[in-house]
Amino acid sequence: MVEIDASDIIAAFDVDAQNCFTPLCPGELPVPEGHSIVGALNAQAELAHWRVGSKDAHPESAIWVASEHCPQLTPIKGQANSDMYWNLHAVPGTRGFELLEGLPAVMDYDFFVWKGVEPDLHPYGACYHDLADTRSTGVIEFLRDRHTDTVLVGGLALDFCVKVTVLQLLNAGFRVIVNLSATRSLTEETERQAMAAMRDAGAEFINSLDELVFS
Ligand code: VGL
Repeated sequence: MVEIDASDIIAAFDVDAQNCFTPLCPGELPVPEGHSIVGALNAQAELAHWRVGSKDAHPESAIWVASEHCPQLTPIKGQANSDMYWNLHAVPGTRGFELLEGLPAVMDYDFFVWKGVEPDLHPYGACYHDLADTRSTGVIEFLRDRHTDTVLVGGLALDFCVKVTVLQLLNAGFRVIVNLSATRSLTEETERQAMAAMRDAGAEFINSLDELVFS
């Protein structure tokens, strides 16, 4: 059970809940069962005062796009803001870019982040545009301005963009609760590493919203 003070201000964060991270887009970055988190994301938002979200929005000309010579997950050297090659994903105008069916329209969120728009930027976390966490996307400032205490986080994928977003929110001083029913991982191994990193940094975890107790 995870206790929350009934007077706390809660935000729900939908990180990169896009088709490109589901089996609907097998050529992009399909996360097993990635499409099954919609109900859990909508349910956590019902408990929250604010709902914020993010999307990857990548150009076809991105420098980190994997190819025959540079397969996915190969490290990229000499680039400050792209650390490895990935399959092209989340190109605006394609199905992969769209939010999962059943989520609100982007403009119905209280705050929304588009990230990785420049060809040399491939950030993971939704709070900064760069890998050194110096160029804010504004979401931390939005949450602070609205007196947020606790952020409930879900989205895709747990072992990459959700993990980094959780670490950034903890670093900014928020209480962070990862809703495991509202997220899925790309691989089991990176999931184990991500869970350990988030736990060590102070994240809390729930398997379902039933584990939250308001007191
Ligand atoms: C992601 C790997 C590469 C994610 C994005 O959203 O978790 N993972 N790009």
